[in-house]
Amino acid sequence: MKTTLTLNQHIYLDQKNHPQGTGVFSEILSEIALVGKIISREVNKAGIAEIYGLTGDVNTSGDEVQKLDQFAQNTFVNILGYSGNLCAMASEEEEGLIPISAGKDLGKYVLIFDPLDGSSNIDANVSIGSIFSLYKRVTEAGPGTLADLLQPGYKQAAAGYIVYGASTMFVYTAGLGVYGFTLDPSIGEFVLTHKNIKLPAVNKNYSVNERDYYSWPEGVKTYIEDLKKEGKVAARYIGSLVADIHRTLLYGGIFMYPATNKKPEGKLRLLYEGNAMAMLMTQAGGAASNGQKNILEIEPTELHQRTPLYIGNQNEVKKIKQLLQ
Ligand code: P6P
Repeated sequence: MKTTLTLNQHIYLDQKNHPQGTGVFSEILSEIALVGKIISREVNKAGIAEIYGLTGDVNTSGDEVQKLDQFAQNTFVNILGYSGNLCAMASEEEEGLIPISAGKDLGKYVLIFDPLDGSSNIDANVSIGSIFSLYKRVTEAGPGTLADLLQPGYKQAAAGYIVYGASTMFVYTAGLGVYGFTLDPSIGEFVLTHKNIKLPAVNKNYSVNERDYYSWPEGVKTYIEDLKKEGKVAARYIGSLVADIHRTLLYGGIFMYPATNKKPEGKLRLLYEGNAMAMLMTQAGGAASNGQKNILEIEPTELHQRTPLYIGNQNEVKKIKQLLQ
C-alpha cells in the first residue's frame, strides 16, 4: 500500500535537515497550510454562500476588492499574526507594513503574501491562488520594520503558493527542492503528490497576454513571432498568475509579463508575486528574470514595486534576455 505523507509530516521530516531549527519555521508553514484549507473551503463554496462579487473597496494595486480577497486577507493576518512567530507582515491588500498585534510575542520571521491572486477570475470559476514568501528578520529585536520586509528574493527562507483549482494544492520550497501537496478533503490533510518537482526541459507553452503585443519591447515581439513561425509551442494564458505558473512548473514552458510603454515596470509585484515564483522556478531548475537581471537579486525599495517577469525554462529566459539587450 502506498504510504501517504502529509504536509505536516514532510515539514517535520524536512526540519531534520536543519538541525539548528527550533521548529518555528515548521510551525509557520503549517499555519500557512491551515490558512490554505480555510480559504479553499470558502473558494469552493463561494457561489453557494453568495460571497462572489465585490466589496466596493479598491486595494493598493487599484484592483477592486472581492469579498473572497478580504476573507483571505483576514485569514492570513489572524492565523499568522496569532502565533508569535512573526515580527511583521506585508500584503497586496495593505498599503504599509502589517504589525503584529500588541501583546503578542515577536518572532524572528516576516511573511509577505498575496492572499488571493487572480481574484478577478473568481466569478468565472477559474483557478486562483495565494502566494507567500517567508524571510528571517534582519533587525535584532522589537517590532518588525520595512528593512525586514525589503529583502532581495535570494534571502527567502521559504516560498510557495496554494492553488485553488480542480483540486487545492500547496506547492512550496524551503531551498531543498519544490514539493507539491494535494488537499484530500476526506481527511482534511495536504498529502504529498509531487515530489521534488523539476521543470520539464521541453518548451511546451508560451504564456503572455497578447493584448499588449504592440506595446512590447521589440525583443519580446521577435521572440513570440519566432515561436509562432515554428508552430510547435502552444499558447496558453489563463490570466491568473498562480494557475499560469503552476502549469509552467509542471508542463514546462515560459510565462511572461513584459514591461510595456503603458506599464514601464510591468504589472506584477516583486515582493509578493515575482520573488516567490522565482524561487520556486529556480529550485525546479528554471530561471526568472526582469529582462536584465535575476529576479532574486533585485534589491527592493518599496513594498508594492512592480517588475517585468520572464520565468520558466532556463534556455527560453536566456533567449529573451539576449533579444532584449
Ligand atoms: P492581465 C490577476 O489580476 C493578475 O494580478 C495575475 O494573477 C495575472 O497574471 C495578471 O494579473 C493578469 O493580468 O493584464 O493579463 O489581465
